Amino acid sequence: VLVAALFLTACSSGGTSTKTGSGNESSGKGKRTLRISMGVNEESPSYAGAVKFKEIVESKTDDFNIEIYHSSQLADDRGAIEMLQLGTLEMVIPSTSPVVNFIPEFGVFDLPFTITNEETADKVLDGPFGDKMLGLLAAQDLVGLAWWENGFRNLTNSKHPVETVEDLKGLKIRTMENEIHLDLWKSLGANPTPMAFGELFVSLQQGVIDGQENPYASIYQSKFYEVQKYVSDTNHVYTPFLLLLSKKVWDELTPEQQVILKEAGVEAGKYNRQVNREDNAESLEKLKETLTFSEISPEELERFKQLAQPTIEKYKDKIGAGIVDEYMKEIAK
Ligand code: TF8
Repeated sequence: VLVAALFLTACSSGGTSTKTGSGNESSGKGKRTLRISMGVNEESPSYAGAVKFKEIVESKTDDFNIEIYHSSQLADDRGAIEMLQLGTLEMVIPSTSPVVNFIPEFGVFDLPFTITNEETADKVLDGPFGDKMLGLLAAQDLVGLAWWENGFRNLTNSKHPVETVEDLKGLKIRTMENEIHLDLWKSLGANPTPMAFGELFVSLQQGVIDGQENPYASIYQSKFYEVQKYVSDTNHVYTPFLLLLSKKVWDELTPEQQVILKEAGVEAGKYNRQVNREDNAESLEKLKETLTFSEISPEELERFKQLAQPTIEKYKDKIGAGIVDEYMKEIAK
């Protein structure tokens, strides 16, 4: 399946395969620089995955010079995606959530309490559904090389323990730049504000917002525990990471180069997921040393899910009823 999908993409990119030198190459033999942008820092599983990607690619070809830029140094998720569309940046590892601003179908991954365990995540992303979603990126001048992982998102805040829906009342929570997340937190009674990840630490520190939600590894590695007091295992959504490449860049590569990047992206993604899962488990234990940890009881979680249901209904048509049904079927398989 992978090889077939690859060749389809390679063919659809047009007749540029015989090109010998292009873009930022100064001569036919020059290396093309691929900069990878990410919002998280150098301790993150994304960074580890990017290093692995660089190693794999550089072990197979001398054609590329891969540079990794962490901590939103080049851009935040949304800005980086726009740069890829213009061809002014080559690669980014964003959450799917900001991609929804460009491709509504990616909103399936924002639907709360749908993917609830790693096994399901792998099944949905590594099967035909995942391939289909990656295929939608081309229309927005993006090439999806692979699914990487951020993990299940959990809530932290500086005010009080969150164990019930009522505890969320009025809490100022930062969300990703995505209207489904905004609506979810509103329907749960919180007071959400969208914000780029790069501004999050300072906003928590200054008390502009009370809380945020991210996977444990990200919470720990970004040192949010320094500016938060409580963490709850809400596990409300699994928004994957994507390894994206600018289609403008992709179209200038040879089919051989495309295959190398695609395969390296998938392989490095496996490594990234493994590191991420280890980091998430370890990070929760470390977070418990400084934060008060609350479990949401199964009964209470049902209330969260019921209150979230209208958000799912509301966005079904906007995302595309067909794709939502496909996604739900894939999860139920
Ligand atoms: C968020 C996301 C981010 C990523 C990336 C680092 O909360 O979870 O961590 O999309 O930019 O914004």
